[in-house]
Amino acid sequence: MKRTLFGITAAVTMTFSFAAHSNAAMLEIIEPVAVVELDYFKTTYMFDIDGLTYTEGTFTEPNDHFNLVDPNQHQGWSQANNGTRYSYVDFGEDWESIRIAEVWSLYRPFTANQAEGVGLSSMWWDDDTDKIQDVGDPSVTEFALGSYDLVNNSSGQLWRPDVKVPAIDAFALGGRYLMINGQSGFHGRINEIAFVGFVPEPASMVLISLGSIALLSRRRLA
Ligand SMILES: [Ca+2]
Ligand SMILES: [Ca+2]
Ligand SMILES: [Ca+2]
Repeated sequence: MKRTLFGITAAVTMTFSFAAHSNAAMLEIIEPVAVVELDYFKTTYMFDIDGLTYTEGTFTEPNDHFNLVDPNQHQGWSQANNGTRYSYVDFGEDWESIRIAEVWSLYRPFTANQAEGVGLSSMWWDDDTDKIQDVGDPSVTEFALGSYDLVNNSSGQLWRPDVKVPAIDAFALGGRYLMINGQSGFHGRINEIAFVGFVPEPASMVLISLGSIALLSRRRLA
């Protein structure tokens, strides 16, 4: 089941609806509330595939975990190799209940020599978006975006994992905002990012559910 709880309008960029799901046992796409571009670090197309879903299981082709690739390929990230540029991903006010088990990057078509390059690791978790990593704001150590070692040409788009841990090792976010700093040498060929993990029922929804049960109980007693 998928419910749209709310959407938040960000200053610079696209908005997303936050999806909460009742079945916390299944790995699923974690949809951020928003991704915001600062200083023209263009990341607008990180989360623009409508209806993207993830399926657990063993597949020989990693793309098969996902129902879709981006119909609009070659979008890339402009200015992503400029260390003075920033962007951030907002995981919403319920960020503390999210657990990430996998992070995937979707690569647009490439030739082998274009495949060379480094992933983007200059990221940190923050509780504000002032582009400064404050004391106590943890660096992201679990994954680097676009870090898969690609060696062969590809005429199609490829979903490849940047991190993949067992469900029991799924990790919490270090803050509401994932701050992304441009990085020299970053290839910028990511066409989409997918965070996969668990989104427990928000406390507010649990209270509403409990309230409904209490109401039903009273009616039955009456
Ligand atoms: Ca995209
Ligand atoms: Ca901070
Ligand atoms: Ca800060």
